[in-house]
Amino acid sequence: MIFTRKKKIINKNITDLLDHEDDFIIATHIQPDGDGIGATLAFSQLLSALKQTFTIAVGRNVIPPQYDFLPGVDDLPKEPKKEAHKVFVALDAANRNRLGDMAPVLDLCPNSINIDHHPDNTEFAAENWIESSTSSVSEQVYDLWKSMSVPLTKAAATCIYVGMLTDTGRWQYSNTTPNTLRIAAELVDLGVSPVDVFNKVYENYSFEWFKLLAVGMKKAVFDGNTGLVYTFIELKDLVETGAKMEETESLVDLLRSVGSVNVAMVIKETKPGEIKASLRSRKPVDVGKLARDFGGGGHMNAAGFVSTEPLDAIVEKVTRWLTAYS
Ligand SMILES: [Mn+2]
Repeated sequence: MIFTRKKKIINKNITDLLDHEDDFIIATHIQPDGDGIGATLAFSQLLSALKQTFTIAVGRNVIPPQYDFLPGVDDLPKEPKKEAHKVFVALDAANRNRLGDMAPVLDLCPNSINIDHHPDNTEFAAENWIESSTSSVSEQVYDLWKSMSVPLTKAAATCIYVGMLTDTGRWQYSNTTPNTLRIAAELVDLGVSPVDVFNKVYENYSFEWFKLLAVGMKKAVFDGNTGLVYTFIELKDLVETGAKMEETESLVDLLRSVGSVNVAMVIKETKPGEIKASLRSRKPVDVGKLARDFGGGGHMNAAGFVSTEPLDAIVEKVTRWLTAYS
């Protein structure tokens, strides 16, 4: 039996812009994750291969340490300039707000491209390519590379692999398709080392992170009626352990690993009076819908929202939402 990759339909205006335009600015969402960073770097490397000029609107300082090894990270600007370019490229951003400081720059650029896999994407650019059935935007950037006239490099393959690996929760979430795994195999063929990437991305935590994990675990609460497990990280926990906020991401995945859990939620105090809730679920609970009902967004199994309400009120509302859902 011969397996063929499912061909995705790429907006042709996007490939035309890549072929014929230069002077791009590449942006992703605030607090970028493995997919946002991997897609940004792989896209910039595609433009290099096509001999087009570009600038990257992602600062070196916002890259979490586990992604330091990715090819191109050290060339990222210290302080990205908010200046007009010919083509604005948004990767992995469901809406304008997710672009943070770079949102106003979008309006200064005569052309714009929006490539994303969030089902709630608002199609805010002139050219939109939204593919919610795709594992990650990095996978979409892979498809773009394959549709252009230049061969995929090992450097780009590494960035794409990391984006796919992290957005699928190490090939575990429901967005892991046969196609995703076939592409991953091809990336390994190109020289990406799964063990090397695993060591760097997942076995590279600080001891401070370990202490913070203990704090989060100790405070965890489980509700057997809804299958919700939640915990919270306060600013003082960061001070006490010395951990950084960006190191808290993996906590929510660990909480979800308890067998009887349907939904895991980590509530993080981002500044006094404001929290960010990260959500993970198992099928069939759609936490993307939950997050949207709370003013946030995301995918079926991974989502989040921001709130200024007190912790108790958030937990109560989420519990009520889950009771009505089931
Ligand atoms: Mn993504």
